[in-house]
Amino acid sequence: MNKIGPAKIDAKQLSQHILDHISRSLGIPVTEATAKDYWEALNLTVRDLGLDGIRETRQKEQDEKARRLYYFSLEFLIGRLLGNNLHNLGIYEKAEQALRELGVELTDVLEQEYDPALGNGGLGRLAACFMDSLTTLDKPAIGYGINYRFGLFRQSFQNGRQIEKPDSWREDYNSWGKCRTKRKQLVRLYGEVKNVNGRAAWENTQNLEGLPWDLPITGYHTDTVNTLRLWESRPAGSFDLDRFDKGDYAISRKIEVLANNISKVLYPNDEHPEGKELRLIQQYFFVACSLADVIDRHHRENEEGWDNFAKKVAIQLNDTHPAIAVPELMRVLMDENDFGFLNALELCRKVFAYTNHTLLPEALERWPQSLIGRVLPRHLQIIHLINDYFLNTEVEQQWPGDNTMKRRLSIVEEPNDYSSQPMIRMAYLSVVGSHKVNGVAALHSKLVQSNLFPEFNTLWPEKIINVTNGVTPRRWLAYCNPKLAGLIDDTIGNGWRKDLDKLDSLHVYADDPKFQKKFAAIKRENKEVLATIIEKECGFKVSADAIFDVQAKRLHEYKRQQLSLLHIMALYRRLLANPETDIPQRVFIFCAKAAPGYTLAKVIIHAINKLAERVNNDPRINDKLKVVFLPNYRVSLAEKVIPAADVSEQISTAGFEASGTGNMKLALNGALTIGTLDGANVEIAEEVGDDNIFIFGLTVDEVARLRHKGYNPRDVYNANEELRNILDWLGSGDLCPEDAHAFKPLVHALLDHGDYFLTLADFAAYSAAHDQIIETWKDPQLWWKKAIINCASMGKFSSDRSIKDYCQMIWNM
Ligand code: 26W
Repeated sequence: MNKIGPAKIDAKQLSQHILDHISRSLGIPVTEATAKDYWEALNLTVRDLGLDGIRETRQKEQDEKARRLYYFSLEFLIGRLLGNNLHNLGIYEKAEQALRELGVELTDVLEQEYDPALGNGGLGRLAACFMDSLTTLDKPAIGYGINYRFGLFRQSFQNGRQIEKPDSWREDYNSWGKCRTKRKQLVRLYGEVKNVNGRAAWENTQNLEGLPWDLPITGYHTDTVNTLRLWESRPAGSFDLDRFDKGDYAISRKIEVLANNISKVLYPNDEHPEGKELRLIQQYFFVACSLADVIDRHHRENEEGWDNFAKKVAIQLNDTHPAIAVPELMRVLMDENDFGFLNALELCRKVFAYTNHTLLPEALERWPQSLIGRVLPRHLQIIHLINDYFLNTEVEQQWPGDNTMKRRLSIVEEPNDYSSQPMIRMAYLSVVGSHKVNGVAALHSKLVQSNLFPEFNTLWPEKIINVTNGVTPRRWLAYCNPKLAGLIDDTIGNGWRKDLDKLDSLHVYADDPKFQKKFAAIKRENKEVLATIIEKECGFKVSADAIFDVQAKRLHEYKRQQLSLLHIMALYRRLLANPETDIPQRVFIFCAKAAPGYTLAKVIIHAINKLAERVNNDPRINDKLKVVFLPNYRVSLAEKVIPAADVSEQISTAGFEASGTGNMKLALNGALTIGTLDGANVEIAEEVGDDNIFIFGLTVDEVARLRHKGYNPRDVYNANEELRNILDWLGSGDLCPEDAHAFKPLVHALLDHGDYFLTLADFAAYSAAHDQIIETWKDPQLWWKKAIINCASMGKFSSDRSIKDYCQMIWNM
């Protein structure tokens, strides 16, 4: 196929490419092509344009000898690509025309795309927003991850309970990425370390290979195209002849099975690391492939070799999941390239930086020393070398003779009440091996400094910094809310797509009745669209006149969907007590997947679904209240839910949500936030002003004080009659007669097991904040003014700003 850049391609050429792909790549007659086939053909066309773009970008970077950023992440929650790519390349309208000439509608074709669910939630989506911003800002970058065959499970409900099914999204997919066999990598596991002529030799390993799949990442209206390189594992082919020659067939079979499994599934546990051998191997597999790839590329592009490696290479570790990269690079440097220990450590520290995404102690990854020793014996040795140097030189210098401090800061945690064997603290390894550590919102970073790594912060006062998260305005406004984007274009021009601060000039329209009317009308249209989806998915109608109150995120006790549950139960009871009260209609919309092993989270889903069943079918409340739980939350659903939201629920226990990014997307689309002073909510409140957000509940300091004083949820229960009635009702089995005990574990967690997340403590304040929402809604002019101010104030939360912060403060590019 002839190479024609996206700028020059016309509709006619596009349709020719589509037809060519249908007959040649898919091998079917055009007359038999379905919408899905058209999608494949168009996607292949766009992929080709993207691959051309990658080659040109590479050439340019090579000429300019630029420093490049490598983003190591086990998750990239990229969402559907085709529509976004068409917009970015500026050929959406041409594609529309091309397809129309073939008698096909682009919108129908775009709906055929599977949603690549290669992530759990916030952390994975952030990585995707960052790839978009890096490219749009013309920063040389490669994302490295795993090409999972099964993404995050598909969620459905059966009698209100969550059911998980495998997400085999890649099946029958012909145009996913481009496999670059030439760049495959060998990965070694197990074996033992021998001393050969004074040098460590890792021998008798079991080998497999990593195959890279490249996805072009287009930026908005730029020629730059970056790469997302995702590794697939498979048995070592040509690499492994050695083993076969020896006739060691039994071992080969075992490693073959393993090789076929490593890149098979995304672990669905957010926050709770499971300590499974396969997970460790996944981490090492993608790190080893990626580092080898970075090193190969560096030597291809730089005659100076290792001398300018640190100048050209910046690697960001997305949480501790890729932390094994630190000992892996050390190994390559020391064992394969004659580096001494100190030089190797110095180089590592120049190259690596680490982002922390959570404070939850149970979420911090710790691997049994024995497991690492078995799977990666050389790496365990190196971890000990690093630890010895760190404790005996660096910690010793700061706190001479202080063994308590050494024990506290050791990368190797000694056996204790919680574990009977030594554990490797991956977060400490990441801190020691990096030059910068960052939290993801101002409050969170402060807590990382003061609560999570206080000693490190004393030792290295400049190391721990903040980079507040952001979201890409291309996907999360321009693409998902084209009508609002159009209104903004007509009002202030379209520069905001590349410079979100420009939204600021919308402030002057906040009071303008004409603008308000248009803004409100668009929200209403988006709500109609969502109402149709709700009817299709859940089988009942909701009115677009109602307040659409949205809580969309992973299900977690700390995120407190259970607080909403209790509040809706209260509203329902209030309505039953006073059916005539004149209050606006409300629809509470939940989207949330629970980790399959997180029992209590699943109980909460079940309870919300059962409450929904009761409320939605009760004629006494006159449709004043509806509860919707949309199944299978994913990027493409978020793109429909977020533009339709009036209210954004961000109600985590203060100190627990590192940042949140849904909060930013919802406010950007004109929803008003009800939230605690947690994560990025604090900064959102600063930007929109206290009058334009509904802040409630205990602050971080108040949470600490309450815990210190001794919090007893029973006291709240005894003092609040309404709450008492609700909890008794929830525990009574009335909502779920077929399994009367179903919600007891939730009631117990709240009343008998200390209510760790302070749900009851914040209940009254939450309910009062909702009353304020209702008061505001009753004054439409006031409501839309606030909604417009929210949208206009989101400039700071563009991921472009985040990436510029990283470039300046961490990557030096
Ligand atoms: C398997 C162990 C594990 C542990 C932690 C898996 C995944 C995690 C992540 C840290 C969870 C996560 O997604 N954190 C979220 O990261 C977002 C992006 O920074 C933040 O906005 C969210 O507040 C944070 O919960």
